[in-house]
Amino acid sequence: MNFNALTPEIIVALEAIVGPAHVLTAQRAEATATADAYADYGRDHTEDLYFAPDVVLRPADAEEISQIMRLCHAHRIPVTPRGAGTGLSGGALPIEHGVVLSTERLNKIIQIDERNLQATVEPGVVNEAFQNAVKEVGLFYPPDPASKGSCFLGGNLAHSSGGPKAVKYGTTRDYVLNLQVVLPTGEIIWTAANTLKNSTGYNLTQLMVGSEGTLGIITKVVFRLLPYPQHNILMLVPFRQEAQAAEAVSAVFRAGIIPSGMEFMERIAMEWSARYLGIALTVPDDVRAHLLIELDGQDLDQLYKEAEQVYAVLEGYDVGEILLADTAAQKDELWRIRRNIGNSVKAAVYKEEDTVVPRAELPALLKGVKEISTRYGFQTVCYGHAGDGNLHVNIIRGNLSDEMWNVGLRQPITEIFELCVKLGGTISGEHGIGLVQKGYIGIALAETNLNLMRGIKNVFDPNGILNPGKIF
Ligand code: 2HG
Ligand code: ZN
Repeated sequence: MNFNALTPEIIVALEAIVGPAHVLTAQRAEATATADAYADYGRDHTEDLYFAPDVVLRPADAEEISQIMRLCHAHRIPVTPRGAGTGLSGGALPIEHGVVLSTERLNKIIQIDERNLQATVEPGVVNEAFQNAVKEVGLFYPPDPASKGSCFLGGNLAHSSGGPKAVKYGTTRDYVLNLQVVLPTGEIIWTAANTLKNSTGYNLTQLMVGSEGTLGIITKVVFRLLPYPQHNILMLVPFRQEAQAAEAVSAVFRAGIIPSGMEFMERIAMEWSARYLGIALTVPDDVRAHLLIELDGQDLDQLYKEAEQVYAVLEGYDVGEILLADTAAQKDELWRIRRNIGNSVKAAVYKEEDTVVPRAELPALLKGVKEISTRYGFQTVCYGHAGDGNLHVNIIRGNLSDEMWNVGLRQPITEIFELCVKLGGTISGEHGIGLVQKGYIGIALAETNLNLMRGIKNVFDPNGILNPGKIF
């Protein structure tokens, strides 16, 4: 796809739309924001990938975004939408340079509708800020990515982000009723209605969610909400055999328990995170992995009954002393350790695979990952949402050669993804494909599927300007 360069005339026209204060160029970054802030719009967290945008725009609303898209569509200028930039697959990297369109100024919670248990929000609102706002009126928005304290709802929609609560409550896509979207050609549409049910034409809402900013820019979302669960119990279960931790996951569900969190952490993952946080953590020498199991609901007595059922299931396994965290401080610390594994791994140079399989196949996946990593000689740090079969496999750079790191890992990563598909899974559960996993999508999707996706992309974005070069 050939794109046109931004001319001074186009920059002037863009300035007329958003105002000079919200146009950042490399030359002017110092004037309106530090050079680093400008540069950060082109940097990725997963690896040290950096693509310089020609200009960063910070529009105020859908109307300004519509005018920007009309202009860029007409002049074939590439546009990369960006939320908070916390993504893990390079989905917001401006690989064709051009415009980075930041949604940071679309940051209002427009309405919390307590009668209908719905909320209308802009994409630049931080996930946790929204969770806290609805909690104040006794309502619950469950999707809770590890980055919830910094990620934007718009990015969560782009990837249908998950997080620990997805095992009981589902992912972002399960809470979207309606979307206001600016199409690549500049039209503004609503995809559906503010109803729980909708059988009116194709589901454009679900098509937009997970499209990683390639089909349109989401400028408003109507979420459904739930009543806030008043109580929760948290158990940390130490396993002397890693495989048994993975096997116990589906046994808990078979016993009829649906936990609100079922997280797997191999030993090294917990140790790295505790060290990153400066928490003194002693894991008994014979412990190889942990399950962090959360139960939530409105009736605390019922939760303790369910906890007893979990204990009964675990009797069949080689587990150490189970920690039942019953103070808020203990629960917070355990979740801090779990939620910072990703950050602790980032301290090393790593490649991250967001593998996902049917939950009962997790033992086979874990075994396969360890066999492949041993055979190719690299270290992994494995952890993740065991309850939904979503294992984060982090390959650590360590002292791998440049050749192995840059080229040689392609084969073992391919084998890991092929194993996922063989086990009935796929190559991304929640982080998306973006740029980093693009080369592997053919492992999970047939050419026919990819051609259908290309056809849809062409209908929405005939000039191919929106987030070019991502997914496929
Ligand atoms: C998690 O479950 C995130 O912790 C990954 O999905 C976080 O790699 C990260 O930064
Ligand atoms: Zn995750």
